[in-house]
Amino acid sequence: GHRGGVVWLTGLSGAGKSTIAMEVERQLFLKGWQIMVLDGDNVRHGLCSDLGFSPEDRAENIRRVGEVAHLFAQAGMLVITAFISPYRSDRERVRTIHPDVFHEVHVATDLAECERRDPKGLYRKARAGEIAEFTGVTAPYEAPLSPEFTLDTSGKSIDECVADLLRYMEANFSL
Ligand code: GGZ
Repeated sequence: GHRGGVVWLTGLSGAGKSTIAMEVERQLFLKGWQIMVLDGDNVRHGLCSDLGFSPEDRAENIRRVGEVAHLFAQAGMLVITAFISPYRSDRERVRTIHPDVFHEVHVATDLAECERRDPKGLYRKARAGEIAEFTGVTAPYEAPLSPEFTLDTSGKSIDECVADLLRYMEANFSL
């Protein structure tokens, strides 16, 4: 079995957070773990549909996700969150809710690589001035100073990154 907890992925748009989270979720689910992913796709359309991308709205987005993740973790689930969560103070505030079970994971793909991938064409739009306050272009990203784990995806396949995070989670949450 496994214990409950929160694996908090942070990194730029296009860093690979959701892709890695979903595949890790699939593999741990197959092992019988109670696991779920929270990301923009399932949170920003519902729970946080009233929020945009100003610093205040991002802070509120991260606060809500942190509280929801905490509730699920208390119920014994393992929650992987995949949000840019660009502000150190927002992430640290989540950590204080559940310091014992909070694992900050930096998906450390650098800006040049994310912009080269640009899977949704958002960096191009941001450079063209069509998206305001875009992280890495016209809004800041504050990298973690002492994350529990760092995943550098550059020069690695998705499978390798997934294997790295799986190893980390099995080492830290198995019972
Ligand atoms: C950053 C934005 C923005 C702006 C829309 N800045 O690659 P994506 O598309 O799928 O992931 C990004 C997602 C970021 O939402 P989060 O909830 O993770 O952000 S935060 O943690 O900062 O609250 C991107 C899209 O939304 N997106 N506008 N201005 N990303």
